[in-house]
Amino acid sequence: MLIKIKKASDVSEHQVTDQAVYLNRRQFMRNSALSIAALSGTSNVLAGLQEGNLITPPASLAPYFNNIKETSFGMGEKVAPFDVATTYNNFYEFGYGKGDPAKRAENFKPDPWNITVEGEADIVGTFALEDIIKEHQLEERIYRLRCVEAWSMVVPWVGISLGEVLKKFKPNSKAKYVYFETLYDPSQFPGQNGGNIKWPYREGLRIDEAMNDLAFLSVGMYGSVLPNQNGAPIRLVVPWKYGFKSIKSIVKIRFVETMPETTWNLLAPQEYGFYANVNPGVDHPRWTQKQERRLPGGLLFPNVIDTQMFNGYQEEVADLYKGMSLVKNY
Ligand SMILES: Nc1nc2c(c(=O)[nH]1)N[C@H]1C(S)=C(S)[C@@H](COP(=O)(O)O)O[C@H]1N2
Ligand SMILES: [Mo]
Repeated sequence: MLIKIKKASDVSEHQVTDQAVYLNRRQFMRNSALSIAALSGTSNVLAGLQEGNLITPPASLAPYFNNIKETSFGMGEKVAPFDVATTYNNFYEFGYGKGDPAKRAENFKPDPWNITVEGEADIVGTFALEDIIKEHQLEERIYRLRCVEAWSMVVPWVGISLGEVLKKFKPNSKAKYVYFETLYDPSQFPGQNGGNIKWPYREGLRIDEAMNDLAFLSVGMYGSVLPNQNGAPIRLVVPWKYGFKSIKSIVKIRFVETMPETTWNLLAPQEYGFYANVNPGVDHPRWTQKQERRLPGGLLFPNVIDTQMFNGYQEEVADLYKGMSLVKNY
């Protein structure tokens, strides 16, 4: 028998909802859309799911989505309804409004998709998305996502450990950081035709952060592929850092020796650091980071909760920052 030892990042009793409901839903997402329609309305977790929400994986990826490994990450966590996670988004390539990505991403083409790997590694080149996935079993991880704007939600991601993917390219000893870039294509991303952002969107991690077990390359959510507005077909998920580190629609991975440029740090370095670890002890210059609005919630029930250090993942990641000032390195 597998004995699970409770970690501090596991949720406490009062946050636990009916995990069976979610597991149930997960089961029939893999069966038929019809059964989803039949069951919707039986619980608030199911409420957001309708037949039309289901996206079928492209044929090249379908076999991987038929065999998703369940994990204990986020067990018992109250997952956001699908419609919340897919209509309240930040994806400035599609506009600045929270509803813009869902409205404007419909015709985005995530398939076929290539990723170029370059820099300080033995194996470099351009790879089809399927080449990145194959030899790995997709797994599901339920993680909290905490945006720097002080809202958060819980999302059941599907993907692969980032470190396991990166190791395949055999980074060399000069690979101190890893840099990521979003697709640059103003014909598909209307937001890239202007604004203050130096496109494409760019992000980065220190190599030991990237190799931490929690760092995740997501290719799906809620049991299927990523909706376009959530960063199809492949995005980063770094749950102990503010959401802006979790770069969407990645086309480039570069191993580098020095700290790379990152989008929000370029825009406002006094407000957004390279590290961007969730930290209730370091306020944003214009608002507090001590609390957050856990979605869903509304004006009457804003559902405000305390923000936790490293978003509650301190046990897994605190060692990465031993001896470092997290006030200076915000
Ligand atoms: N390319 C790109 N990636 C991005 C963003 C963006 O605007 N462009 N927004 C970031 C921010 S601020 C957050 S909070 C998360 C939101 O992810 P979600 O819309 O899937 O919840 O994506 C991040 N990744
Ligand atoms: Mo964000």
